[in-house]
Order: sequence, then C-alpha cells, then structure tokens
Amino acid sequence: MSAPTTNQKLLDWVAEIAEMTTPDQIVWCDGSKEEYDRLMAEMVESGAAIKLNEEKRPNSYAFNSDPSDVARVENRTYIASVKEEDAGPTNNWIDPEELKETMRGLYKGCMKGRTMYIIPFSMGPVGSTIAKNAIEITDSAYVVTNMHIMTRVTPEVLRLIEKEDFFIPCLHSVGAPLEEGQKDVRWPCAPIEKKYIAHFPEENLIWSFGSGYGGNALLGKKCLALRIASAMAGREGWMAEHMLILRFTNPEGKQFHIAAAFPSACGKTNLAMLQSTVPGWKVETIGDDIAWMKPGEDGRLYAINPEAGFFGVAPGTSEASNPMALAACSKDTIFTNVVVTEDNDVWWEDMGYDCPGGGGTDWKNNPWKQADGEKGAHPNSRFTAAAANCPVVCPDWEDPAGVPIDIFVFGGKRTSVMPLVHEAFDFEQGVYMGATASSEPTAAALDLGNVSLRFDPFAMTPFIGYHAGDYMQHWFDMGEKLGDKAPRVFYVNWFQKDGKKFLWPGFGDNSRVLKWMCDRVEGKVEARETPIGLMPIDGDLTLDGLDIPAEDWEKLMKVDNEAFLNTVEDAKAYLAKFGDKLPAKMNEQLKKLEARLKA
Ligand code: OXD
Ligand code: MN
Repeated sequence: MSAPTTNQKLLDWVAEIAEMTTPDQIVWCDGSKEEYDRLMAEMVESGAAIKLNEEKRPNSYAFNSDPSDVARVENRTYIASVKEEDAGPTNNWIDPEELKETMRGLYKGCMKGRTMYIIPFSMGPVGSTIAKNAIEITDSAYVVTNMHIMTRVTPEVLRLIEKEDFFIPCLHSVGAPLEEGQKDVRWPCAPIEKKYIAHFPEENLIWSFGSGYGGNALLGKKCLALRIASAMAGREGWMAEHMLILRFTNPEGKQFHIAAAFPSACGKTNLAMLQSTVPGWKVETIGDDIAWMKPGEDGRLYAINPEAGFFGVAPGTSEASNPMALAACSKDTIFTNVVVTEDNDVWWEDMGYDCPGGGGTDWKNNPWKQADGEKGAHPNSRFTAAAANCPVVCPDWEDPAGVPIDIFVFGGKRTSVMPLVHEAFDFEQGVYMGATASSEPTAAALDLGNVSLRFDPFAMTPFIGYHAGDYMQHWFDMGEKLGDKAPRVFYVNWFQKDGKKFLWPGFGDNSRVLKWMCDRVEGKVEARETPIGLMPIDGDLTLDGLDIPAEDWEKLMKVDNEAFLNTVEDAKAYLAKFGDKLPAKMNEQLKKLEARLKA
C-alpha cells in the first residue's frame, strides 16, 4: 500500500518503526465503515471476536482478553522525563535512554507475522484549536476497531499533519510475534514483566508494549489525553483533566456546564448521564472521562471532550444506575470480558436482571452458570460505545469551540465526616479541595495498612505526566489567569452511611445538589459559612418528594470540626511527600483551614 501522506516526519517515523518491528504488511487506516467491518470479519473468522445477535445487539462484538491482561498496569507505567525530579513522587521513572534501549530490544521483530496498522486520529473535534492530531501504530486489529469508536480516525488528520508538520507519535505492540506457520492465540500479549507503558513527555512520545487492554493499548485515552496532554498543558497554559463534562439546563433554558473529577468507583459515568429528578432541569452529556480546557477570548475556560466514545465499566451498569449508558451500548458496541449468553447477547453482574438462560460463556471463554456463584464478567469488563449513540449526548457536543465551564466538582467516597456538598470560598481553596480529594480504602485495598484515607489529587494520581507538585501549582496559576471568570468549585460526597444504609439516595437525585450549585452561580441563593466552606441554607437544596428523616439530613450536612481536623492531619501526611514542590499556596490553605476548624 502506498503511503497516503507526503509528511516527511511521519513517513520517516513509519519507516523507522517498520524497520525495527518487521511486520508482514503495513496498512494505513482510514477510519471507514468498510475498514471496521473488514477487520471485525477477520477477527470473527480467526476466533478473536464473537459476533453478537444482530436482532438484539446490532453491529456489536464481544472479545475475551487473556486472563493476565485485564486492566491498566500502573506498576509497569513510566514517565521517562529527562530528569527524575520532573516525574515526581506519583510516577515510576526510568532514564529515557535506558528505557528506550530496553524497549527497542523488545520491539525488535515484535510485529513478525502480523500487520502493522497506522491510525491517523484526532483527540477532539477535527480541526478544533483545542484538539491534537496523532498517529497510533499498532499490530492489533482490536485496537484499530476500538480507536474507531473512541477517537476520530480519518485521513483529514493526515491533511492537518501535513499543514502543521506536527503529530503525537504513539507506538503500540501486543508484543507477541508469530513464527512462520504459528497459529495466533485469541488475545496475544506479553507477560507482565515485559509490559511497558512508557511516556517521554519532553518528546510528546508514547511507547507501549505487551498489553492489548484498554488504557494500555488505546493510546489516545490515558496515555495521550491525560499523561502527555497534562504535561503539554502545564507547559502551554491549558488543562487536561480526568473529568466528565455535562450540561445542566434549567426550566428557563439557561445552560450551566459542569466538569467533575472523581476517583474510580464513584459513579463518574453515571453522573455524566444522570436523569435529573428536579422537575424541568435536564442533564446532557458532553464527556464521561476526560476534559481538555483552554481559556477563550472572553476569558472563560472552554472545555472539549477529546474522546468520541465511552470505554465504560460494564458491571453495575443497569436500567436503575445508568439507563443512558445501556442505551448507548444497545448497538455498534465492542464488549470486552463480559458474559456472552446462550442467544449471543451480553450480560454482566448487577445488570439489573439474572443472566437469561441462566448462563453462557464467561469472560475466560469457559461455559458458565450463574447459579454456581462465580462472577461471569470480569469486574473491569468494558463496553466501547459511541458517544453519538448516547440518547442524552448534547446536540453540540462536538462544537470545536467547546463549552464554557461554570462549575468544577470534586469528590470522593467517605462514609462519614465529609458532608454532602460544600462550596469553596474562592478558587484557591477549590484547588486545595481538588488536591486533597480522598476516598476511604475499599475492601480491595486493605493492604494499605493503617492508612485511613487514600488521596487522589484531582482523581489524576495515575495520570499526571509530570511532577504532581508542579501540577498543583499549575492549577493555582490557571486560577490566577482566569481571575473572576474562573469556575466556582464544589466538593461532594454521595456516600455517607448510617450502618449499612446510605443517607443520600444518589443517582438521579444528585441533580438536586447540582441544581443548588447552579443556583449559587446565578446568585439565586445565599449560603452559610462553615469552617470548611459554604453550605446550603436549609430549604435551598430541594428535597421535595424525598423521604429523608430530619436526623439523616442533619448528618448529611454536619461539619464535625474534630473529625475534619483528622482529615487535615491525613492530608498533611500525604502532602509531605511533595517536599519543596508543594506549592506555598497549599500550605497557606492548610493553615487557614486548620485555623477555621480550631476557632
Ligand atoms: C478509566 C479509568 O478507565 O479511570 O477511565 O481507569
Ligand atoms: Mn477514567
């Protein structure tokens, strides 16, 4: 196939990679439906993919990964900045030259027996001033088809690369060359000790080896849109954040745009597609995972969703928790590691009903019966669904100009201490709130010993492509730049409990809390001052139709100074690891908060 571009930088890079990896053939991808259908047909033919029941789940496919390759591998993920201190305490670091030498050894001949696909893609609406053009080279057809859904794959990107002479190079291999005549396995990958997810921030370069799964392999997502982009954004004065973006419209038609960051397992995708229970107020989705934001000409902060699809966790997605996500994956979807039912549809745990027929084929590709009690879907099983198929996607979600952000929301999972909602006194306190966002350890993280809280600054811990202290400083700098046009900042906790019972109903009723935030932004309601921030005056946060006993509401809104001081102690202990790089403004915020709590 002759190369469909004249850009010499790109041609040279492709030639260099082809020489190193020695694929049997090279295919330049065009993102067309024909290409998608052809690759899927090949994967069905080879046994890698299962075509799902066309009547129940049109144009959809299921894959089972290798049991060793089921999630992002944070301990094999590296920020290989030139200087170690630039990677900071939240990242693994290896000297870039040393890492490249190791990885060149692994890449040598690694595409033997395979096809090398060259994917031109845009993160963000093609041509948007906030978007970035990139090329992923991969030897996985599964990756190509997922990239079709998750990003914009189109030859138009090649035209932009020719014009700008710039692209972000992303190299990926499953790391499983095939000998002459060797039959491929269903899900090729390399053993854990050979997996590397490497980022070279000074070169805007990504090298991934050995895994075919999710964020390890779909390099537009966490590697580019968060790790590399956060480093670029830090240098260039914009923001790349692990945030959903939604539009909340009031009965008068006024729109509010909210960007929200939560650590995993806090219902981020559910919030992005929430069904409002406040009469006349409507939520529409712009993104469920990543926001890229730049100050616009009017001085406000404009956000785009750099992705084009949702790579959502399947288990727990049900008509009750997220009907809009279910609708988005009712067709044109790739499922990975779910149960395939006897009639070739999909099922997962907590889907809201028992597995039809009582069983099927589990994520390990074995016959499976629900009654036996083992999980059928992997807890990190996923759907890859087009955002355009989500019934509540904003009609203008692809507007290249983005949407002006009014509100930032941070949160975590605390069964006590942290009230339902509080607002920062100002942006700087908001940065403190984001930087100290924390959750109680779950049962899966009991190995953390006596650590009482897990801090996850801005829900970005595994995704900050540079020193987390510098990243916090960048947040303060953005606040200064935006001045009084900066978004208002709120902190929420949907998860307070009394014994086993949640005090707040959550899900659609979270819209009541969002409405209070919008009313604050509009100046419709006052707030009461507490040591930790501004909180609703009773009656302003609508509880009509909810059956919340007065004592529960009191607990939801309580600020226990003593208990909060313990959280501050935990925060101090956590922040100590940033040493000199901890912004002075963080220490200032800590001191002020402590003083207010002790007053
Ligand atoms: C994701 C994650 O997959 O945050 O979105 O891990
Ligand atoms: Mn995420």
